[in-house]
Amino acid sequence: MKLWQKGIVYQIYPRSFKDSNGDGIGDIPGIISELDYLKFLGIDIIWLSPVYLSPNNDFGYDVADYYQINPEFGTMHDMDLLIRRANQLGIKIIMDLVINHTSTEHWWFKEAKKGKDNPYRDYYHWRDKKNNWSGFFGGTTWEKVGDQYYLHLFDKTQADLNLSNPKVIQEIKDIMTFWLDKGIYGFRCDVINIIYKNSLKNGQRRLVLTGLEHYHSTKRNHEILQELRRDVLDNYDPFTVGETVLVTPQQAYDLMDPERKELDLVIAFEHMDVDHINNKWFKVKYKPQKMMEALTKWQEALPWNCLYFENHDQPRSVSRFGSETSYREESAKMLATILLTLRGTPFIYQGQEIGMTNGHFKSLDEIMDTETHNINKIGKKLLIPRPILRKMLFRTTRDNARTPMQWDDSTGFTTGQPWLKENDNKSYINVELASEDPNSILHFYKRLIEFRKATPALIKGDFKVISMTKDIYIYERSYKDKTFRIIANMSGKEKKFQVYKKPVFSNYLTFLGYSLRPYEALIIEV
Ligand code: ISL
Ligand code: CA
Repeated sequence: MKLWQKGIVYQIYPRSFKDSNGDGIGDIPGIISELDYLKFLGIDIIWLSPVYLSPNNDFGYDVADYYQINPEFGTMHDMDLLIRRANQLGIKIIMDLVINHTSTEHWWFKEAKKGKDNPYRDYYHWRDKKNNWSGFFGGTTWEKVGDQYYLHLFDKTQADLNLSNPKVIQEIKDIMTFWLDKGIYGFRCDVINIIYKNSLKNGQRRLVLTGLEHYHSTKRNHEILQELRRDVLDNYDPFTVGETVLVTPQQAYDLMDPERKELDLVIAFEHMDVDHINNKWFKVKYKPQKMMEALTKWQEALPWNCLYFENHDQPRSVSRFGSETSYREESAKMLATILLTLRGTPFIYQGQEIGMTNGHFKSLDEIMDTETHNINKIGKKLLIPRPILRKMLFRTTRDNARTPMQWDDSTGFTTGQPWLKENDNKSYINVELASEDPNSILHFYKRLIEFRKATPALIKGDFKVISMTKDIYIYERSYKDKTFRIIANMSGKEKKFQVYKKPVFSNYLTFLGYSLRPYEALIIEV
């Protein structure tokens, strides 16, 4: 088995992780200073969100130079040190690879916009007229420079690269080689199934993402990934995980099929859509059964899943699928139990291991995320009443995940002014307190990670669903003669339920046997 199959991934959003110099922005020396903490937690791989030079219109996902570290985060020397220190502790690092677009501040784009004859013009997509496509952050996907428009599926400062230009493919190979030679373990590839555009014709009208059929899961997209694997990745023993947009299990499988040799693992979103937070507009009451069905569907469809409940784009899982108040600890531990007992590679997002909650923003001025402000503009145009719009934005904004990591109740994240408002609940939700309390969410994660690593059935075992009722999710993992049954009450209500055997793992200190308390989760050896 490969490390990425046995191991646990921990995602760091560097801006919000730990500030070392008091400027209010998390940085690489900050990460280095907490490597021992990550080792203590028991993780194996860090996924580092972008640290490259960037004007921060999309906080790093708009890359201005793939070979430079954003000075806010430190220097290339700091980055080398991080890789070395992490490797010394047996922790590998994967970096974000954003190749669908660059920042419009990238020098390629600065050249390209000089005119049609510029050798870099063809690095991007240009048209005389807009087409009818709509983008991921809402609105049109075309922006005018001179007498032509360039394509941007995301923010207008994120210009889509033209991957039908072999020079661009070569640039990507060089970038990957540069970082792999520095000793990183691989890449998390941003929006990897939409990088190749078949045509720039008008698309079929859709409620969202008109034009998608021209660039979603194209044949050439697969060929490009195969080429990157053959020409670059195969020279190393790396790990690649691709973030996708709107994939079916079959489309996800096509990207990770060992025969086709593209990616190792795929990040899919179906289980993040069960409360419709991802489409931003409509609130749908969260029903645990929908989550169970989505998880089960993907467990059954793919040989190996990317397991996650959080990342830097998603509101916090306790706030969405658990309880922020009376049962925060229990629900966070219940979600941890599922995360660490399904089949696949678990991804923990910074702060999840202490049960951090959504941001509780009170004004749009407190929000830095460009997506939120774009949607706000569209919402205003659509004449959505302000209070409704604001409520929706506060609930769904990606900044919910990006509030600074709560190290302690005071200056743990920064001694200065944090770039994004800290959550007031850092007074009682923080790493320091959690470390001192053996029953904290943090210690629960640590113990469960140890248990998973020591239990082959939880890593290699088959997955079998036993039942999915309104509130209770039951499944089994078996390997050879060992079988573990996971029973999770995913609701905040106590449920009558007979359990005949004492659990080997549980998120409550006592065991009842005749009922499952709110968010109670048990692992039983059968
Ligand atoms: O974040 C989303 C929903 O709120 C998604 O639509 C998201 O935009 C999509 O999954 C792509 O995300 C990735 O690429 C974006 C970047 O803004 C995200 O942070 C990144 O995870 C563009 O690079
Ligand atoms: Ca800093």
